[in-house]
Amino acid sequence: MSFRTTPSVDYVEDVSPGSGALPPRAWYASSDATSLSLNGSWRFRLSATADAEDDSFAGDGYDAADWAEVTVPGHWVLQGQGAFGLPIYTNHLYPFPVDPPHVPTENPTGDHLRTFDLPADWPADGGAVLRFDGVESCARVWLNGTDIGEFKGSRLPHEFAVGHLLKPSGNVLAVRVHQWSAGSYLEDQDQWWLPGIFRDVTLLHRPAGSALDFFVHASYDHVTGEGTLRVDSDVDGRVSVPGLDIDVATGESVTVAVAPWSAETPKLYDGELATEGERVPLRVGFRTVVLEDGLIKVNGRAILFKGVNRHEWHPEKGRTLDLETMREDVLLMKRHNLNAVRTSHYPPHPAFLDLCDEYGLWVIDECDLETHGFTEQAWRDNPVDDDRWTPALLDRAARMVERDKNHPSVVFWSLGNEAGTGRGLTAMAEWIHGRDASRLVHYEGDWNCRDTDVYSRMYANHAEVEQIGKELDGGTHKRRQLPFIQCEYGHAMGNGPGGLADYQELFEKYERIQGGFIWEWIDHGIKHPELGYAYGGDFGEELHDGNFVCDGLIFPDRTPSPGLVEYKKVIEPVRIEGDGADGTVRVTNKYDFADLSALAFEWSYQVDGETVEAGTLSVPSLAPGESADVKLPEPPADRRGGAETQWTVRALLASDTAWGRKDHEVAWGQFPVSARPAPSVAATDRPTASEKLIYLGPASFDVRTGALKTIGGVEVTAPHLDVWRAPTDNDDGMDWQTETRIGSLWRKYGLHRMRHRLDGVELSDDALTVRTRVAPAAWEVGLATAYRWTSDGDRLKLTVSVTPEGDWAVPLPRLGIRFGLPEADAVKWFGGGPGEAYPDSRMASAVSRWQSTVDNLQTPYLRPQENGARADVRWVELGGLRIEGDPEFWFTARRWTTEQLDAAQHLTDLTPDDTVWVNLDHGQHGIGSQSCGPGPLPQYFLRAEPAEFSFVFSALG
Ligand code: IPT
Repeated sequence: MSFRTTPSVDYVEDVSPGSGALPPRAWYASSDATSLSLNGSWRFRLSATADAEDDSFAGDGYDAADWAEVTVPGHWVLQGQGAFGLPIYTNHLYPFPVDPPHVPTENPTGDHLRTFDLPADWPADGGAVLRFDGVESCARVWLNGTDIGEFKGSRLPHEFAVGHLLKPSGNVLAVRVHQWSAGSYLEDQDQWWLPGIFRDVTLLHRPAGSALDFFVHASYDHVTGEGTLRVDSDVDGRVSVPGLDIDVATGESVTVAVAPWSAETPKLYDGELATEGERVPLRVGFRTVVLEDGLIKVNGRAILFKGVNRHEWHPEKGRTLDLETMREDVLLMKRHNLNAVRTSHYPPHPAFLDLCDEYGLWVIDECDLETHGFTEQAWRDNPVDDDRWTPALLDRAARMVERDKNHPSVVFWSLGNEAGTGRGLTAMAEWIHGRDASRLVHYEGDWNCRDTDVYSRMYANHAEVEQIGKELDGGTHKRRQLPFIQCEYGHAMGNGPGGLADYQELFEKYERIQGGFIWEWIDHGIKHPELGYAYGGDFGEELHDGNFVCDGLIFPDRTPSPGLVEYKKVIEPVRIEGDGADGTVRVTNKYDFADLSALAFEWSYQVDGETVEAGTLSVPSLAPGESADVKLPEPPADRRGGAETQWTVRALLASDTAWGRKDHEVAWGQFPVSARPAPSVAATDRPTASEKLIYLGPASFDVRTGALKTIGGVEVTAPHLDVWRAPTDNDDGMDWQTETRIGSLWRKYGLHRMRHRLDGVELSDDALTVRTRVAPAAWEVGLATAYRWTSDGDRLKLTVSVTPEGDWAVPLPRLGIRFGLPEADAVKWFGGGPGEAYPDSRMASAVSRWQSTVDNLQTPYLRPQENGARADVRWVELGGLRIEGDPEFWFTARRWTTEQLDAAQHLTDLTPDDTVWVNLDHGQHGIGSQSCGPGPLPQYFLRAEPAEFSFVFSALG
């Protein structure tokens, strides 16, 4: 005999999208129909399984006074300080056994309950709709005791008709949310698993005769300069656009002269759809997206995506974002020259798309679909190739397209991410193409491009991108006709990515390549009381992928990381190149649509990094693609003979815009006029030895070891050759790249445990020379290293000569010297800045005089690693010393050793010791993108080769 004591929860494991919800439709905020936000504090009860509790809590008069409370919208695991369970981070592994559509019995289930009264002015007539904008991963809903349905599709809206159930007061809304459901198999994105009602809950009044669904078709004919508007509406009405004198019936087309919408010129016309019962505001952007001549064209022109992948993220609220946070993302993107967003890997909160329309960003709107974990079983049982799941896939496609179809910013629909291939995807693409012929379809997972309008890849290396650009990549006949984008590249995990400038060169060189999207926008670190920011594993997950979830261009608090600053420079819309010798500057407009009239140009002239004169530069308002050579003024009379001089030309916003203030810097270029004279120190002083010390100029050395002890009054921990850096995430690479992961090769060859053998301390008439061999245990390789010290009595010069010995199979992490200073705080330098730079991420480094502090030189990557190097440094002053380089050097200073940096897992593991450690490097190895993509290009390798470099030390004042 079998019997059941608990309610049926069969829907949790049902592959269907759900039942009871209204058909999907456009998302809009009505001008006049009332609505009631149900956001706020809700009663909350967490159960360990889907069926632990019956549904009596949904009924009238249930007393939930002893329940906890959560804030809606929100994720329960980010509330309650651990009392409601904890976040889990996995990249692609399902955190439960793969047995679709089944989920574990242990299925955290959150019962949410709130009561509400209708506002006094809530109209008595008409209906009402209850809208959920996002619930992870499956919900069942009751209103006033009536079961109104259940749904899946976490980042998609679901609406229910509830007018007949409402009472003026004491309405009881009960929502049961299950963390795991059949839908979880479709939501295996690389991110935290965060259950909850994480987007808004709203009750919408629906007056009789209100608008239901409508589709704004607003195209632009670049030949005639006219736009054509037609609004198809389920409910007849009138469409007006006062700015264009348009007043037509729904369904009727009207063609008038308009200014088109583009990401660069986001012209929106305010309008209105008026049905008998409702007025709906419209923001119409006219643009036409086509695939023509094998290119993605908007308004007749091929566009170049300078994009980023954006997950929704807030360090305390997870994927619950408020409007101001969304706006901050858009403003940061615009201010850093980005022009495109892929909404990886699900449709964002709809308000984000409003912002993209308003400020101007091209959008690839991606469906909430990823089944990546099936790759572990060779894609066997993949839901996207199993007809039983196709209704769920089509439901997801429709919910995305219907919700977002009225946004001019959306130019591509993306079927999802990393879901393999299959009939379900084809069905989605066919449905989308049929429903909306005005946009293109994207999906990366099928390199044959069966269902897509663009050949899209992720992390292809430079050489392959070049082959694709040259159309030598082969592939199916269909693929060969298509343009190419990198929907993900430049993996911004930790320090990096490197190599962006080299990609951009290819993107600009080959017409077929229409740009790319950096992976990704923001580090998904979770604010944590002890660790600062937590990442995978910090909540004791049994499976996790560590800090792979922290791979953004901005830190969790939205501070730009050096990667974003670099990207801004790489994709700048104006190229400024110059020839210092003949005093001209070549300005090229790299926008796709805009001329340069929004920009003002400024020149300045630097002597030894200090600006001695500046002025405005008049540059013609070039059309896209045009260049002009502009004469610079006569260089100011050189006030210091023999100095290094250069021009800097900058392009600034000429006046305030929606996203940036007047004088916001958009682009810049620098070009030298006269080169820097190398520092010279005559070797006139003679080293003398006492019982314990050797004296030379301002310095003293240990007589036995030749180790430097003091310079002037400054005691130093002696400089030694240093080749080690705390491997970056991009050095470490991912385990699928076993062969080439440089971080593990470095450790294998012992570059983190080099030993220094003293071979001789030699005093001559004009120099102290210390000979050493620097080498790791167990290997034959070594670096014969001589330190030659000379002085003119005042200044001290060190020349380091390095000769590799043995068969060096690996490049070096860095090559230079490390020494310690007892104290240092303020730092001044002449060289690259203001931020860090590495050989393949140095475009944003501008040569000037800079100042900072030792603490502010650090870049706070969530997992500590090499950071903070300043490039091209001519001289630096810190801790009572001035150090000049011949040639220029990489400068780094920190309050802990490289070894401590390497050992740390979180920033909170780093505590200052009583020495400031300074690295002066002749070379650094490139950074690359191997935390998911290719390593550095060969030209950025730091090979073990004979090298000689010098530093001149003097004590300050
Ligand atoms: C790719 C994913 O699409 C993205 O979600 C993220 O996981 C990224 O990698 C790495 O951070 S998939 C990868 C196997 C190329």
